[in-house]
Amino acid sequence: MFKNKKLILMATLLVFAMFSVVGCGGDTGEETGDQAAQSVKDKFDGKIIGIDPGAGIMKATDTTIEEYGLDYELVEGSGATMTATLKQAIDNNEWVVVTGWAPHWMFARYDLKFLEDPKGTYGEAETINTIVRLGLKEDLPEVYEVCANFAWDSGQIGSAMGIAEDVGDDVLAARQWVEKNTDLVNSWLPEGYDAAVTVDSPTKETVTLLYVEWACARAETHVMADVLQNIMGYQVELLPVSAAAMYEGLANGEGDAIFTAWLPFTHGDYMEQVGDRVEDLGPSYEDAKIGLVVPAYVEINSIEELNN
Ligand code: PBE
Repeated sequence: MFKNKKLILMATLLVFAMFSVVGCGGDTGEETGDQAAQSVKDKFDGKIIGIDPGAGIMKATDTTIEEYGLDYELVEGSGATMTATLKQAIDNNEWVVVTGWAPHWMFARYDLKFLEDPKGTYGEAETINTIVRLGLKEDLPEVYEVCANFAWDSGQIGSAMGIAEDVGDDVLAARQWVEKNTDLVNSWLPEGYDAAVTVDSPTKETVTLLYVEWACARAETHVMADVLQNIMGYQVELLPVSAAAMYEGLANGEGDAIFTAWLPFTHGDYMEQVGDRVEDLGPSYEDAKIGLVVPAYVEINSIEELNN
């Protein structure tokens, strides 16, 4: 009796196993051109993971979807939701495509690649510029000077972003970074200041810095806020806003400086709107880049292949 039951069970399992093998084989056999094309999109769940709608990279991605004829949804979010989605996909070894940019700490933390962009819808390499309000030079000459001198390379901004990501507090991270980089900071400071010497409490005029909560902008702005406040003694007001409000606020004189103008491409439209009401102090960083970014294990290399 017992033996019989065991036999029936084994036979049933065998039949199931045979069916599932046949089933799988059938599926693979039928996976011709069309279905394989579906599968790239399916692997990405038909989604491109975006950030805040005002970012230049979102507009460039709309153009990209149109120019390459991509049947994908661009998901809005923020820099933080984008990196969270990226992390989750990597933890699960799944395909994911995000709107990404360099400089960004994600390239140090994960093995990633930009998808090639043969149509050039994400522009060429560009610079990150510092822009100030009209009249800053006359009103606060030292502030103007340190803003004009501010410049760093990919290792330096990369370490500032990395500390912020590890510490989880932009203000503390900027203080730590400045303490470790006094030679570079001294090269930005006006006469009479020393990056190794901090003030007890800032008593000079208030300087208002506008920024958007993109990882790179947070690092740029908090490092400059730290320099202005703790080394130069200015009171600093930090205002995180949308990209549009950042440019409008600067043009209206509600803010004194921004450190995250990506030019000539990513913020070209914004600069066209406010260009004659602000002063461009030039690059703090060369070789910035935007595009679509995937984990290195994703088996496509070009935006065109999203359609395959
Ligand atoms: N970013 C980071 C911004 C500029 C700085 C690439 C996300 C943008 O797309 O507007």
